[in-house]
Amino acid sequence: MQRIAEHKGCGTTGGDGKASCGSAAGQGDLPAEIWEKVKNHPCYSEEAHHHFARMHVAVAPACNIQCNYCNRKYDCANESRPGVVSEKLTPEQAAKKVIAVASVIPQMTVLGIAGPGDPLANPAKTFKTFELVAETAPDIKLCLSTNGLALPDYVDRISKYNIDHVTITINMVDPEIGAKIYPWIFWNHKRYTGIEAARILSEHQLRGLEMLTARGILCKINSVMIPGVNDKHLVEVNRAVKARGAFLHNIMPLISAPEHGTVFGLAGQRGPSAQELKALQDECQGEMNMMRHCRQCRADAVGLIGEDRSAEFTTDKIMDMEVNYDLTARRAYQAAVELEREAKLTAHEEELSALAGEESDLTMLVAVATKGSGLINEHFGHAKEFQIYEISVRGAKFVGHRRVDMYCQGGYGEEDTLETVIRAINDCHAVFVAKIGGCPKADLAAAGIEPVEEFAYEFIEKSAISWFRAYLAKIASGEIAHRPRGDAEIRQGGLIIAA
Ligand code: CLF
Ligand code: SF4
Repeated sequence: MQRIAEHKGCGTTGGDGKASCGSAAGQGDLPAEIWEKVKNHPCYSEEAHHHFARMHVAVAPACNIQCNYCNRKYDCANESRPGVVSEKLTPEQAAKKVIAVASVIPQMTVLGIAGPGDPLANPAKTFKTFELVAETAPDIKLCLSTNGLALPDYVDRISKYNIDHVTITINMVDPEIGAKIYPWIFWNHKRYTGIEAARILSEHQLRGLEMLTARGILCKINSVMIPGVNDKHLVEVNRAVKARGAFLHNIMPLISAPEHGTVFGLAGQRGPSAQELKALQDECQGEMNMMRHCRQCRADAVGLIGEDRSAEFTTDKIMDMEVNYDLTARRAYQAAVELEREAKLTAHEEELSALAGEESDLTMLVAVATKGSGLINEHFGHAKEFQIYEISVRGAKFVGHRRVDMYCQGGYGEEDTLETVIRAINDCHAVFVAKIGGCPKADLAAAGIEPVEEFAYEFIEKSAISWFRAYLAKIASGEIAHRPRGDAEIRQGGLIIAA
């Protein structure tokens, strides 16, 4: 194992009951043409992220602005978590990598270009890559993430290449706040600083957003929540982007520590706690879809959101790989997912109907160990993250995730690690797992978090509601008293990856 520096990122997750793409929005919630665009996109649909994968290719090294949460030694913090320096690719290498990944991972449905700098500060490489992929793998959706400075100049090309999904990172609409986040921008052969730089950036971002939505391109807005700098202001940003037709808002926590070497990290600027982040996301949740499942992934990430298989697809390995781009197999996988989705939805609705007539104001969080497919299918000790669901008499909905170090290292548990896991899910009343050992079970229970194994390998939402019904029954019978939980920590430390 290797410990590497880790810092900030781009996305978040969201979700509430309604047409929330960040939540479990289904076909019934969205117009058919929008559903077609989002149903297999793991970032634009929370529900899809349990089944479908994305990949990024790192073809865009240069950037045209400086963010105080970015260290250029790593990747773009707006759409990537800079755990390690990405392997830079030429457009031709990138296109080959896309086909190689699609051959091995049939659930990979989206190619994103997200850095390591800004894709539109590297337009030739970015658009050449999209062009090559569109020729060889026409069923893969194309996705772009940008800081927005150069966006108005490239809207026509984005539209021409059928790039249906564009993310713009917008952290402010007030240049005075912007000046605290961006020390400079480089535009029109000139460097601008301070409030003027932030004003130009904000104008371009909002104009670019209007131009894209006017063309029917789905736009997601990423915002980094920086406590004391733009946290309260992000409500205004939410209103501004909603008014301009943004489809989804992804408010992500600033991840900042001195070892990241960023301006914010060195200045001791903290990131938000789990409760602070959720409160802001909830405040912005209205007609606007909120994304809460973002994992702030790297500019060369490959796999389901939350997993990273990029090490399997280095340039050396790709060149030796036998590529078999099998469209039939890919379609068969997607058809199987549709069936699984239906089964999951039916199970959720059936369980929910058993709650009908139940009256309770209780809203609680539970953590889930999952490897994907919407199932409780991971052992506690092997979980590298826990998904967080909010449950109430209205049902179970995904509201976030918490990354942790694996508790079980080489067959035995690490006590220090268990403490960090407990801090990461401290706001939860229960943790649902496929299996758990005796020691962590006792420690979790002592911390007030109930370990739940009885729903192993079952659907998450259905199981959470079933557990909630039993919980309400125990309160009604006087067997237990409900106690609120405290806050939880969003991890700021080093990312551990397999060497
Ligand atoms: Fe990549 Fe971004 Fe497209 Fe997704 S990521 S370019 S929209 S395909 Fe997704 Fe990753 Fe979060 Fe980005 S989880 S960092 S939101
Ligand atoms: Fe870094 Fe540029 Fe991305 Fe900002 S937009 S996080 S400066 S690469």
